Amino acid sequence: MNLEKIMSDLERKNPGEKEFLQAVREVLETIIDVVVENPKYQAASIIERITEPDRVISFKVEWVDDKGKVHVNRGYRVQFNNAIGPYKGGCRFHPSVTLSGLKFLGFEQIFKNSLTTLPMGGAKGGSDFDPKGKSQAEIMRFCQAFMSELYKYIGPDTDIPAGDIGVGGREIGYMYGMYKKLVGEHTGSFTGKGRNWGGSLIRPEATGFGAVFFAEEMLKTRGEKIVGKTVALSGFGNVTWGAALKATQLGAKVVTISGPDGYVYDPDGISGEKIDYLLELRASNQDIVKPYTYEFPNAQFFEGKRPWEQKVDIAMPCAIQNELNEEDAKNLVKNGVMVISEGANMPCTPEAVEIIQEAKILYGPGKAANAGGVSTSGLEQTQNAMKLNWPAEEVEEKLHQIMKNIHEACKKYGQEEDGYINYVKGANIAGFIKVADAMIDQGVI
Ligand code: NDP
Ligand code: 2IT
Repeated sequence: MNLEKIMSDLERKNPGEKEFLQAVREVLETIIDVVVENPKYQAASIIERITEPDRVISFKVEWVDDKGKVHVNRGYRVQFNNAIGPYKGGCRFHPSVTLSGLKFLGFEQIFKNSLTTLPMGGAKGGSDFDPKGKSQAEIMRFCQAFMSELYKYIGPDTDIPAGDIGVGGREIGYMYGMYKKLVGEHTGSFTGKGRNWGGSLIRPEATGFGAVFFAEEMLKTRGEKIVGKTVALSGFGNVTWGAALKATQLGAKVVTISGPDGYVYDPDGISGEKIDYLLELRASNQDIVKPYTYEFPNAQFFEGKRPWEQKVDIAMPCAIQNELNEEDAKNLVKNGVMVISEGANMPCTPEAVEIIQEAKILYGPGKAANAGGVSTSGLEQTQNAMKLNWPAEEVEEKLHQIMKNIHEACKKYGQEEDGYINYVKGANIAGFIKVADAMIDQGVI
């Protein structure tokens, strides 16, 4: 079994799909020994099968803006693997969306969903539509147009979309409304729904909460606690918000947030009313980060920079892929960072990961650390199926336990001879075995 040969075959099959190939290489590097040691995986060609999506749906989305101009975007759904449950994964609306990006996210989702212990397969969808600067009515029309095609391919036992970058409660509402109208059913075929129409309490906060719980578990392996630690967060979206809330609740101090144009450093900590203020700015569709410094003058805005140059105990990239590079990793290590817990999917470049792991820093990759979001989506599906709602405390307790279980699984498969826990290896192997075994059980189909 030769990794370079597998990768060159994949490069030929998926030309130019840089992000997808990056994600596949990272997984294959860490699971190859398991495949070599278990001939059943090679005999069933699991590597070849698991790296090929079951189905890629690509469609045209036509919509009309407020001035009457007609626009065309491209919509996608990548249904990657449903060996352990119906396809499940978010939708991303962002101008950077490409098929390669969604294949990378769908591929990662297979292993992440497997780690959650819940029965969910891997998928991802989205569009190159840019929600920035669009009116409420334009967002609604786009979501409806997107759903007028996607509805044919999803359903509560088939494929259950959710949010991601550019897709929050509002967009899910518009998509779900259209879905419901087209299929004539009020079924749980989306997660991240509004609380009074089938959504789960804690789902909006869940990804950030989970990533903080995961950081806490990692710290415990070194006899450390989260209370009193300083935290750098990037972005200020769905995930960052939840992470800021939970880190603050647990007694840590969040000192940064960021946007594509720079970051804010607040030495007094970003908590309480400051988080509420940011939410208000975000809801008003404004440039969210910089105005923070007008409202809270002790804070400083660093234009064109990333938060990773600050000295902190915990770094949590929560914005977008490849947002923390080699130089950033060197800075964090030099400044004595203890933990890196990824709220985003693949935010650290491979070069950054190498530096972080060489320095034996506790490093939780996205597919483990940010699995709290999709886990709570799974809990939302369960509540929908049972036709009841659990209180927030119950959902949070279940989420917390799932994050602890994921941490244990990573430890089981990732602990190295010197005691260092390689969470990348642990997450990939634990996630892989379950899906690969299910594929073998179900035969060649
Ligand atoms: P949002 O759209 O809510 O937030 C993204 C945030 O990142 C925004 O504040 C955005 O700023 C900012 N941002 C975008 N590009 C950059 C950049 N280059 N540098 C710094 N900041 C940037 O998305 P989510 O919070 O939902 O998703 C964030 C990440 O978490 C993604 O990787 C996603 O895949 C992952 N994730 C999300 C889950 C969820 O439940 N939502 C679950 C698991 C993972 P602006 O708005 O100004 O562009
Ligand atoms: O990357 C992710 O795990 C998500 N965007 C959440 C997926 C989901 O189905 O809740």
